[in-house]
Amino acid sequence: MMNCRKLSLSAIFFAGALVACGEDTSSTQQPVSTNSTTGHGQSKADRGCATRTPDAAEVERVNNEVAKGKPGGGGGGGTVVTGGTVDVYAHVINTGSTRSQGNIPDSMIADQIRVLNDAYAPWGWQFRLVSTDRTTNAAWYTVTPGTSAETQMKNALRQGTADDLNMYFANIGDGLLGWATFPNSYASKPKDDGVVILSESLPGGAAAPYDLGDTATHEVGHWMGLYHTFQGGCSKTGDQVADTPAERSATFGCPAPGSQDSCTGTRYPGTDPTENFMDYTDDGCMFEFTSGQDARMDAMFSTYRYGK
Ligand SMILES: [Ca+2]
Ligand SMILES: [Ca+2]
Ligand SMILES: [Ca+2]
Ligand SMILES: [Zn+2]
Repeated sequence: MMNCRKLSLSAIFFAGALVACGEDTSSTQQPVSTNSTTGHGQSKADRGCATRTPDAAEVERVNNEVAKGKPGGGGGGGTVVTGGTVDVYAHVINTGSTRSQGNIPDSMIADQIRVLNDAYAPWGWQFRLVSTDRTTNAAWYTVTPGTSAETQMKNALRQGTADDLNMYFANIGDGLLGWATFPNSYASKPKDDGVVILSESLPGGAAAPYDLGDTATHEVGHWMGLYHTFQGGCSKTGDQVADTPAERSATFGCPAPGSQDSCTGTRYPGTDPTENFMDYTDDGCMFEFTSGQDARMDAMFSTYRYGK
């Protein structure tokens, strides 16, 4: 199930184009000519992350596997890691050699890695760029989740194993900023593993207010095993992390930290974690993971990625 939302995407040349984003990716999508012809100049109305929302059965299965220590995981047999350096394979998709054709420079990718490292360093994780390849392909350039373009792109370009991060940078369609796969999906779909990121969301890109590189921070959070802070709304388990207060729904924009409380009463202490990287706020307004999230990342990485 896609966690999809309709986004109003305004672009310089096609102001106000409304692009529908739905589970059915086969028929009704309009060509995303806004993105593919401009690249620059688009501004995003709302953060759009198309990482799928796991259903209750998957959440429970994952919790059980992590608790029991699947082979290589915590609790049972294998190594438990609390941090490490992840090799990163960067894949730039463009429609030509110029920046306006999506051929973002190496400096933006280096800056992106730096933003990731700043966010994850307090929790023991670092990212090291080991290679960057560049591919000119108009269909992949406007890739959306669940499409043949995605499958072809990833089958052609993915490198490494379960504990290596593949990042695809493109002018992705549907007004989305990015999407990611979860650690527990690797075993059945290894080639699908990785994160797809809107190129202009990288530091210095044109997708303000999502232009500081925290789209990648957020999507890599999913890749490390985190759910949205608002998953499950005002439910006790929500994102499966105890120290992120429950949140009724995604928060956009830039509320002052502590200023919003959507799940109230004694069952739901704490204000909404709108400053958390796994909410939907502007890049400049999300700035932390919690120790509970770190524990989940460590456990998920140990169970499903480390040495796999
Ligand atoms: Ca850690
Ligand atoms: Ca929580
Ligand atoms: Ca609360
Ligand atoms: Zn997300």
